[in-house]
Amino acid sequence: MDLGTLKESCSQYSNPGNVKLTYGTAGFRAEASLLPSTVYRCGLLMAMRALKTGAVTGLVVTASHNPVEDNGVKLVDPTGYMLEQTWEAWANKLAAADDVDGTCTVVQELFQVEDIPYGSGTVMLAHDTRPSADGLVKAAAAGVAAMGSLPIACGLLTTPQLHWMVRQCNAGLKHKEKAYFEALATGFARLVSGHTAPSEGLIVDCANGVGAGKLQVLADRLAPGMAAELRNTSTEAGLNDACGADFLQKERRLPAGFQHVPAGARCASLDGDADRLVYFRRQGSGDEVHLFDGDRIAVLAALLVMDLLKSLPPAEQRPPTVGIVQTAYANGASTEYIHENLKCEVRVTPTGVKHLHTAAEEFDVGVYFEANGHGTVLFSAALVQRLHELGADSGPAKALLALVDMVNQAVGDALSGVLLVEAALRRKNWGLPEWAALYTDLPSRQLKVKVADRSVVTTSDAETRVVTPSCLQHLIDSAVNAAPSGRAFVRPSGTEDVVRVYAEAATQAAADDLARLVARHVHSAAAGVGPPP
Ligand code: G16
Repeated sequence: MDLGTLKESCSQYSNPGNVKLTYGTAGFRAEASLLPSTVYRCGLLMAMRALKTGAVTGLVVTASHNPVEDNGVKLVDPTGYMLEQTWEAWANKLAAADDVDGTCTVVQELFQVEDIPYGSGTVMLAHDTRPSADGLVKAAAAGVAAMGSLPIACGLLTTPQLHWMVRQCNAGLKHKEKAYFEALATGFARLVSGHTAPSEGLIVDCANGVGAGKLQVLADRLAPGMAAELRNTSTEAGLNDACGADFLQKERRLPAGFQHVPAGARCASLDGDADRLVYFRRQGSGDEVHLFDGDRIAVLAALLVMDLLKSLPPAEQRPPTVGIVQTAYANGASTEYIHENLKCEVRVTPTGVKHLHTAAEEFDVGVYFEANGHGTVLFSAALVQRLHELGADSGPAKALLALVDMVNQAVGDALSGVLLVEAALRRKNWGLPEWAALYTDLPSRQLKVKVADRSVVTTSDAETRVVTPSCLQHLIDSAVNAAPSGRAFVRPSGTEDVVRVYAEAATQAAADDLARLVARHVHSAAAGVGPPP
């Protein structure tokens, strides 16, 4: 690293000063014009992370489910997972440095404390369809270059594609986009071979995001093996606007462009950077939907895996462990179904795939999904090795190996998620009715409350209890106790400037009332902005 070059480059990306951005649930996110200096510094950071680990790192410019005027960065570690959590503090320190000298001081401190060798690393960069992407990718590349490292522009990609590419690249495997499509498509073809395709195709809401073009490539690659009709495919307008997985999960109504979809048709929805997936079907003649959320996808994935594991020859040592990881947002009915019927272990972590992913790694097969549709299925190296040993003679082992190839092992991926759901349904010869019949969701409601400073709300116990403001948990407890089979919690969002409220109860009206009452308590205890909910 040349300090003179760094200073010169840094001076082009001064900190706006009046805003303090912090690393949230999945990186930094804000209105796009506030971001250049933060994204530049993330470029510096990921170059240093590459030097520290001696491997390629990644950075995606995206704000995922947020509105189009926002943008952000997701940071990819050499494993393909999200940035190692101990480095989030460095990301915050760099983002907060207020001038050129301050930034250089943090860089030097980081080199020293983390004992980073000098040299040149490589950082792969990608972006979604937001109009602000170009300038921010340039800022990230400038940060990488200022460290004497190499930025590789990978262009327009879904977030999970870049995670996958970084993971493959560091494992010395084929890692170009073509190889990604090849892995997913051939995995799917192997998995569904001999099983009849459903007579009705899948209709996909692509949120007007990057997933549209990528899913089209995948569908073409799979034709005629999988029929998919894509809607909300603009890359010019309407990103996440009344459409997309987040809209479906929060609003529970038909997305834009689906008004004439037949009741019961099999539909799916991606989010803006295609790392979340939910399924849905129209219910009745209005715009109401029946949602098949991340919890239900997790249950279906676990059923598929457990069926296959049961058919393997008995293990000489211990049988493979299967666990499901959820957050407090998981519908209580899904958790009960897992305990009672699947009889596998359930872990609960705070929100954020970085937390779920770590917990899922503790099992031979770790199925993790947030209710919002973000998740994947991880397979341990030991199990994969055993499957390879069994492979040639065992149909179930071959099917499991096809799953390992098809399901993104780096991070939740809506494209590989679609294939996972389609393959699981096809192998069981199920449609949405059979999948829906596994259990009935408890009525629930999610709301968000705008507050002056969301950091005044802090939580414990995997975000199920409020620590501050100190009066708030008592108020929530009273509201919950008064609601039939009530459950509720609140937490500050790590991606939007809001406090989120979740409530569950015996009836929809009771869940709605409970959510509204808790939201009002948040509004009064945490300096809500605007009128109370
Ligand atoms: C990100 C994270 C998810 C998280 C979501 C919402 O998703 O990757 O793990 O569930 O934010 O987080 P919060 O409730 O803190 O706003 P995405 O798809 O927006 O990148």
